[in-house]
Amino acid sequence: MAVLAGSGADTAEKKREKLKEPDECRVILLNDDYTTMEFVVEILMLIFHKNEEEAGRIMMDVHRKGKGVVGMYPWDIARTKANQVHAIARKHEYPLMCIVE
Ligand code: TYC
Repeated sequence: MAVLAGSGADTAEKKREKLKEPDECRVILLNDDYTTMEFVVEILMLIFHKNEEEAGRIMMDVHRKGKGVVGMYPWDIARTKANQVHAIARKHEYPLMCIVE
């Protein structure tokens, strides 16, 4: 039946979609005991373009829970942002860690 043949093609297409790598990945900030809260807020504003309120909220969330999602970005942009966080943090001798999943 034409209707069933059509739905079979849709199913194969959907399966292919599911097997594809996701277009965006999570950038996650990790807590530590040494980086100052002010520095983390500045990083979130500078690298991730958060406003001060949002940056403060994300920073406190990471501080309390140990880690938190900063945002979703295409893989290369996510990696670049994580590298920028590490470069600026190391320059200021903070151990701040940012990972991409
Ligand atoms: N825990 C740090 C402090 O108390 C603050 C902090 C928050 C550090 C978030 C890292 O990703 C971080 N100074």
